[in-house]
Amino acid sequence: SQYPVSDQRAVPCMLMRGGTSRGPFFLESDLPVDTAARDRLLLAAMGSPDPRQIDGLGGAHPLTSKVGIVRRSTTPGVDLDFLFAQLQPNNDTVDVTPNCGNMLAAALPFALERGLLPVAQGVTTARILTLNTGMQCDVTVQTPDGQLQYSGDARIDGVPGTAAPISINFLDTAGSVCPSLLPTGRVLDRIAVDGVQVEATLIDNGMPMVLIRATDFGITGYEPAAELTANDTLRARLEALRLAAGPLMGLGDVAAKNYPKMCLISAPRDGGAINTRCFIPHVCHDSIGVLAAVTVATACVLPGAIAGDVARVPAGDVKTLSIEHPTGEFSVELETDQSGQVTRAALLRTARPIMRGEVLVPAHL
Ligand code: NQM
Repeated sequence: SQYPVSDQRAVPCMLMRGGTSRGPFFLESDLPVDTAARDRLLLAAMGSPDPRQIDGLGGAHPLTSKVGIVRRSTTPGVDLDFLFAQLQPNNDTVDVTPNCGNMLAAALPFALERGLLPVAQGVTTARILTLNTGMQCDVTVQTPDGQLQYSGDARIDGVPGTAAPISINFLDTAGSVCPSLLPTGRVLDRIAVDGVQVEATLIDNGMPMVLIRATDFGITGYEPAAELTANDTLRARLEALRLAAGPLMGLGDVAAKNYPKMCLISAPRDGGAINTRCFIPHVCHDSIGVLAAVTVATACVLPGAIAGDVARVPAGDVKTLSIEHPTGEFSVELETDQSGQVTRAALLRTARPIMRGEVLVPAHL
C-alpha cells in the first residue's frame, strides 16, 4: 500500500447505497473466517455501539448501520452468495438472521465492480442466494456496451433524484425466518396487550412481520415517521405486542432481535393499495423495507388477513400493489396462482457506489 504502516488494519471495501439503505460492502475473502473476529471487525468499522457512530462509517440510524458481504457461489445455478449484517448505533449486535432487500440491490453492482462476475452487454442478470435465509432471487442491472450504468430515469421514494433501474425477482420468499408464511396457521390472531385484545396478522413472505390497524394503537397511520418514533406510549405498546408475537411466530424470545417488524396499516390515501408505518422494530422506517413491502402486499391479497378491511387490491393474476409509506410509495408486482397464493414477487430498486477504498480498524481487534 502507498500508506505508512500503523496500528490500524486496512480492509478493502466499497461504501454503497442499496435502495434506501447504505453501508460498506466486503468480499468475504477480505474478512476474518472466524465469525466472532469478523463481527468485532464490523462493529469497529461501523463505530458501534455509539448513538452517533462517531468512530466509524455508520450513519447513526439502523438503515445506515448495514453491511453487505459477497462471494462467488458454489451452489449449482447460483452466481453469487450475499450475506447481510444488521448492526445498530446503540448496541453491539451483528444480526445476520433476516434479509435486507435494499442492501441486496447493491450486491450485484458490487460484485461486478470487484470482478466476481463478467459484465454482459446490455443488461447483466445474476441469481443471488441470500445466506441469511436461503432465499434466491434474480437481479438485473443495466450494463449498456458492457459497462455498469448507475444513472438513469428510475425513481424510488426515499432516495433523492433518479438512477438506473435494478430489478429484483424473488423466487421463494414464504417463511424466510418463520417456519412458514403464516406461522400460527391463521390469517388473523387475537393477542392480549396490556390486558386488551388486539387483532393482528402474523406473516413472513420474506420478512417476519406483525400487521396491526393504526387506529387500534391510537394513531391515524398518516403521521410523519419521526413523530411516531418519538411517541413513547405507542412504542411501549408495540414492543409489548412484539414480545408476545415472537414465540407465536416460532421466533422464540425476540427481546434482543430486530424482528419481527411491526407494521401499522391504514387505508391508502394516494391511490395505492394500502398505507403503512413500519417499526424496524424500535424506530419508525422513513419508507418501508423491500421484503417488508413484499410481505405487506402479500397480506393484502390474503383473504381474511387484517389488511382486507382497508386494502384496495387490483384484479388479475399479475398485479402491482402500491404500498404507501411516510415518504411516498413502494410498488410490488405479485403473481398469484389459481388458489390466490403468491408465487412470485418482483420490484424495482436503484443503487450506487459512493466510495471505494479501505476501511481502517484497530489492528489488535
Ligand atoms: O425488508 C429495514 C430496509 C429494511 C429491511 C428493516 C429491508 C427489507 O429498508 O427487505 O430492506 O426492516 O430493518 O432496508
